[in-house]
Amino acid sequence: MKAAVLYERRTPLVIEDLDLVPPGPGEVEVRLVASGVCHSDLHHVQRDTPTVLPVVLGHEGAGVVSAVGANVTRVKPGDHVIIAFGAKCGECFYCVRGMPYLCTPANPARPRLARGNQTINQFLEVATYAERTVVSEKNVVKIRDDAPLAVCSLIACGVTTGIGAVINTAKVEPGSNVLVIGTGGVGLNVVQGARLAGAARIIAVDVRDNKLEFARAMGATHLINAEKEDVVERAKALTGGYGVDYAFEVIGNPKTILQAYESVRKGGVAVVVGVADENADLTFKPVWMMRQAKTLMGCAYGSSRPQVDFPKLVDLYMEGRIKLDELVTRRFALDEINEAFRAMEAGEVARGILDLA
Ligand code: PAD
Ligand code: ZN
Repeated sequence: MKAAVLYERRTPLVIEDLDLVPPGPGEVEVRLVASGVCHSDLHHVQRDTPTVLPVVLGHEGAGVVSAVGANVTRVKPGDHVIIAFGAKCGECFYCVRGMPYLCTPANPARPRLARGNQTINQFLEVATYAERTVVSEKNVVKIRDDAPLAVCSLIACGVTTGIGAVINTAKVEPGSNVLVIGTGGVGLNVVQGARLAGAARIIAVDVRDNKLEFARAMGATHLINAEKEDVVERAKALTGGYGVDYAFEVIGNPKTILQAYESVRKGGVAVVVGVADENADLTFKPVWMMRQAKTLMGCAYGSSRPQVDFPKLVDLYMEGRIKLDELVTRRFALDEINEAFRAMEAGEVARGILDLA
C-alpha cells in the first residue's frame, strides 16, 4: 500500500509502497478515505523533534474499517470511523482520570509498517498519509454512516482541538470576549467554537487578509491584521480598554503567546494551542501573574475525549451547527502531499485534505 514517508528532516516526503502488518489482537485495519493536512505534521519535517525517522506522517484521518484482529469489540468491518491520534491506552494514570489527550501508555505500540527489512514508524501511532493503516481499536471512533467521511476527517484533529480548546479547556462562558491569534486550520475552529459557546466579540488575528476572511465566515465579529495593526492595543480598544476575557494562541510562536497573555484583562485566561519549537523560550514578568491574576494555560488535543466528542461533533455538523465544508479549500491526491504542505505554508488554504480512497 502507498504511503508518504519522511526519511530526512527538511526534505520532501517520498511516496513508497510499504508493507502493513495484518491487524493483531485488539487492532483494526482502516482503509483511509481522507486525511487533513495539519501544521503539526509539517513541524516534524521542518524542525528537530523527538519523532523518530523514518516515519509516515498524518494524524487527521477517517475511513472505513477493512479488517479486525482477535478480541476486537468496538468496531467491525464496514464501520465508518474517525481515527484519534496518540496513544489511547485507557488504563494509564491520565486515561483513568478522563484525560486521554495526555495518555502515557505502559508499553509502546508494536511496529506495523515496513519497507523490506526497514521498520517505518507511524506518526502518533496512526500514520494517515497512507491508503491504509493498522491502529489499536482504542484509536478508532465509530461514527454515523450518513456523515460524509472526507470532511469528517478534520474532526480527528483541527476541529476537535479548536472547538475543544474553547469548550473543554477554557470553558468559555456565553457573552465572553474572545481573541484568536492565528486563524489557520485549527484557529478557524477556535473561532467557530467561540461562536458555539455564545461569545459576544470574537476577534480574529492573522497576518493574511484571506485568512481573516475565512475567520469572518466562521463567525469572527472583528478582524485584526497583525502586520498592519497593534494586536494588544486593538484588542483592548475593542473591549472598553480592559482586554479580552479569553485569548487563544494558535500558531506556536513565543511572540504571539505573549501577545495573547497581554491581550487578556485582569483575571482573564490565555490558552496556548500552537506547538512551539522544542528549543523556543518565553520570558515575561511573573509579577503580572499576581497583580493581574491572569491564567496562562496549555491545551493538548482540545482536552478532548474522542470516544465522547467525535460523535457529538459529527452530530453538530449534520445539524448545521458547525461548519466543515467551508474549511476544506483545496483537495489533493496522496502524491501531492508536498504541494499541500507548500500551500499551507503559503497561507493559500484554510485546510487542505488528501483524498485517499
Ligand atoms: P496553519 O498554518 O493552518 O495556521 C497558522 C496561521 O497562523 C496561519 O493562518 C498564519 O497566517 C497565521 N500566522 C502566522 N504567524 C502569525 C503572526 N505572527 N500573527 C498572526 N497570525 C500568524 O496551522 P494549523 O492551524 O494547522 O496549526 C496551528 C498551530 O496549532 C500549529 O503550531 C500546530 O502544530 C498547532 C496544533 N496544536 C494542537 C494541539 O493539540 N494543541 C493540535 C493541532 C495543531
Ligand atoms: Zn493536527
